[in-house]
Amino acid sequence: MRVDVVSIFPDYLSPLRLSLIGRAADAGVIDLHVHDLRDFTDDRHRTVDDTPAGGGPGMVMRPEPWGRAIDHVRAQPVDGLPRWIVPSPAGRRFGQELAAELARSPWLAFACGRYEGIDQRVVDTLAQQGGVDEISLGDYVLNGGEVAVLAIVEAVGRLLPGVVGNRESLAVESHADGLLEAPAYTKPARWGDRVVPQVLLSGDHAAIARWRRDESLRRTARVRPDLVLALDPVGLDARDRVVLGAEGYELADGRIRPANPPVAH
Ligand code: JEB
Repeated sequence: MRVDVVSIFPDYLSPLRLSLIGRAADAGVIDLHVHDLRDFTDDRHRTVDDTPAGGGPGMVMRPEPWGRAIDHVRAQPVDGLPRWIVPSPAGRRFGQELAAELARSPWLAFACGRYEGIDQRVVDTLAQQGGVDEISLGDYVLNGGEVAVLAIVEAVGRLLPGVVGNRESLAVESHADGLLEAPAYTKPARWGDRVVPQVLLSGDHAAIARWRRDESLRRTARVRPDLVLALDPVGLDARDRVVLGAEGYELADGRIRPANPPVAH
């Protein structure tokens, strides 16, 4: 997979060259190219921002350097067009599903805004030239798109063949089945007065799988009720229903819902 990133802080993307993703880059799985937006300015001060049209606080990124940077990325010797991604607090939420979809793309290109964001005409131009995804990491405010790119490329990169050493570990993780994962333990079996749950030392693989499933369901019910409500009841066995029942959920006409919903007074 080829990845291009345009930013006024190219050094901010250097963590992508380390660790998991760095190994992917070393192995040739990810071909990473970071571009400095200021290289596409045409004034002595390398200006990338200006005051917002209509007034208001802060600054907005001017479209001209972005137009030249986008043309430069498109002119790279790669077949087809990149899939453009613009991190934005106004984008649709990033998640494992989109990560898996992006992992199937041969070429991703990211436009990192700063200040109050990029002039909307840049995004509209990308939309017209083969498409763009405006993506938000979550409902909190960052100072720019770079941290979002680090997160998105890490989430996508580990789904590529040859990035995570243990392919099996991918399938059992959080969100693969819509549940949070069970807690993990390692040696020693006793640490002070805290012990590893006995079942994990039993060697009974069916019992271990069931315990982990129970813990996943309980954890998800307590921490992420939104994920429980989104579960397909067809995927729940009788034991799952007992566990969710104990956490205050019930199955009624093919839907999972909170049992005894609190009444307004
Ligand atoms: C992404 C960005 C800014 C209003 C206020 C501040 C470019 N989940 C997320 N939160 N914030 C961002 C994001 C993502 N993805 C994000 C790009 C930019 C914030 N800002 C600052 C923009 N508009 C500028």
